[in-house]
Amino acid sequence: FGESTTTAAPPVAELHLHIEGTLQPELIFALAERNGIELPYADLDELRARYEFTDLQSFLDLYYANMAVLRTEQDFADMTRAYLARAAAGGVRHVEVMMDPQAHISRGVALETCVNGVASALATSEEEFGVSTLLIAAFLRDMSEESALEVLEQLLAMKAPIAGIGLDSAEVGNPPSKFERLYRRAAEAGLRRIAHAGEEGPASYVYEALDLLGAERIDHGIRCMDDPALVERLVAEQIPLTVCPLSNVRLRAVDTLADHPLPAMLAAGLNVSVNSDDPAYFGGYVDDNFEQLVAVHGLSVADRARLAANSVRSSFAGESRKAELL
Ligand code: ES4
Ligand code: ZN
Repeated sequence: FGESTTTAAPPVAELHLHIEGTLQPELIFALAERNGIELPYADLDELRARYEFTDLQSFLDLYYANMAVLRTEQDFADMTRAYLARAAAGGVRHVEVMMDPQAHISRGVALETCVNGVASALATSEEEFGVSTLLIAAFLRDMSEESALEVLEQLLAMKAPIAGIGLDSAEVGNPPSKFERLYRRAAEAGLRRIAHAGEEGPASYVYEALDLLGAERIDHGIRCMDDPALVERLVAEQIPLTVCPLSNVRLRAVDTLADHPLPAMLAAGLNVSVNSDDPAYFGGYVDDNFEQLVAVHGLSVADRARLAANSVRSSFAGESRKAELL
């Protein structure tokens, strides 16, 4: 028999998700209306026409601009709930949500507003959607380490419900080494540590994230495939790499999905998972990523089971929750 497409998909944990990247064009228009904000687009189609990216920066420009519609706690909560409902429908059972506090503070939104809005939706997620959640504060690597440290201290002072910290935004020219003090402080505070590395940046940034920041998980990491010694180490230590295939295609980190290294990464024994990154911008949620990988690479049922198990095993969920999902 061939593989059935109706085989129940195994439970998946989404480990690489920027909540601001779940803001769909329809919600951008609805929130603009609710907040009396004039958008520079006449209609949805004009906004959608802007989603043709040539690299990470061209995406980031639109991603930051669209955040202007997020003003109130309710806005952040509504965005988060919309993501959780859609992720649950696509088979996600646990999610570790990154948010970018600096992107909101810098445009005059209070830290409490963005944190409490996202956190309030996450708090009821397991009951409402069957999706357990953790929150991760990500810091913008194109801003200073001083800015990141200041925001981290504010998050700690307000006892924000964060499980860890991440590092995102423009990678090239902003190496992990810039944030050693930030990660040392986070470790001291008992926080988990992840970092984007090896998306557009070189394999050397992956080494830096591991050795200088103590990163426990690497977001993207696909450029490790340029460095066989690094692959060997990542395999030996089973360092989780949260890979985002549709994101890599849309930001032209790879030419096409057919050229994506995920199958080679799996074959090499790397601990890879499949994630959506910014699903409203890159053409799909976790289930869409899986579906297109199956269509283009003929990913087997065993491959899909391996990827799902990797995602659960690499999550920061409690052991009992992991056991439920494995
Ligand atoms: C991001 Cl795809 C990607 N890379 C780096 N930083 C980001 N922030 C949101 N999406
Ligand atoms: Zn990302």
